[in-house]
Amino acid sequence: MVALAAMPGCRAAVPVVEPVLDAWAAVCGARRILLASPRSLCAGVERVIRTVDMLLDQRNRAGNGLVYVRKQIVHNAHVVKGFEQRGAVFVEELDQVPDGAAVAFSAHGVSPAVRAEAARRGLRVVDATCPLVTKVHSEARRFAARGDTIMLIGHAGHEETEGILGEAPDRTVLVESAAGAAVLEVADPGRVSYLTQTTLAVDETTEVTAALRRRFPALEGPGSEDVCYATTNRQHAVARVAGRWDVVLVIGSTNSSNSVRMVEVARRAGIPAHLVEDAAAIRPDWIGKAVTLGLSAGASAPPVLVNEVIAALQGLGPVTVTEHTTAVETVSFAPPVTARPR
Ligand code: 0JX
Ligand code: SF4
Repeated sequence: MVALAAMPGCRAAVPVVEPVLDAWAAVCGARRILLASPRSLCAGVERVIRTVDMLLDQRNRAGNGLVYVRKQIVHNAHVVKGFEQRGAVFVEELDQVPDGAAVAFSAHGVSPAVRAEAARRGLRVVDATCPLVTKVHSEARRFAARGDTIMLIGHAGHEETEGILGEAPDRTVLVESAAGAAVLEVADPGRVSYLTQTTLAVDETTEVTAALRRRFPALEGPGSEDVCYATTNRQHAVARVAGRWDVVLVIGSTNSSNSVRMVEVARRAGIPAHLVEDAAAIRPDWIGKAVTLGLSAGASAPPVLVNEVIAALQGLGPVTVTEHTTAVETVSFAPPVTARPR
């Protein structure tokens, strides 16, 4: 979008882009942007970004060695690409990491089997798992140790659920919906507990938990809710202002669970909502004649992407930007000690 707007004369020179330019011309006009706050990076993502920064700095000072990262460090294409350009090597599994090398684990956590493999291979592990994900792992071990069947509410195939499932694979069942909860069978309905992925929709998770409680009255839960403060705050911020927007854009990658959930929250509130990787992904038909445009960003989407979207929208006409703050976040996590220079 920015590129086209910044190409004077391109209409005459390149007729093929005429329909595109016409589509953008049709949505030019004055707008209000209402920024939902909190938005963008959470404490866990800030920590993981600092961690990989530290490792790359050390590598540069030493002038040798590679920094490996298992899986996407966070589910954001721009963050991953930025680190790749600085020399980080992203791998899917540890068998792609040479013996003895340094490897960072992503914010989403890993199963004990992955830790064991790293130890066996003599890898220098820098575990950037968010402490709030680590909390869920600890709960899984505690519930499993006392003989419970653990019902893990989460999405199949997501790295966080894979890691938590790995704590007690024989004792854990994945529950993805209230419908799934209603028909679940377990060996001993008197010894059951639940845990949740940290980046689920707050309202849906409440529904699934209620369905589990109806089916298993003895159900026990974690000491405090597992859906984390950042996920909760970003969804609440979107929900609270959704009624004042004509359309909502949430910046985030398609594999970012918390970002996708923010879009769903807005849609459930009856507002057209779209997930956008960045400014270039915005489509004119999404904006249309919308006068008040909501803007937010998932916990793994850097704030610079928000600024770029605002700048792109300013290319369509005069824009006023207002913040709507529903919570103030003060959480921060120190980088893992293993990330410090040795
Ligand atoms: O897909 P998720 O929302 O779990 O991860 P993402 O987008 O990387 O967000 C930050 C990391 C969250 C871990 O809980
Ligand atoms: Fe941690 Fe929550 Fe951020 Fe995930 S979304 S990294 S659990 S703070």
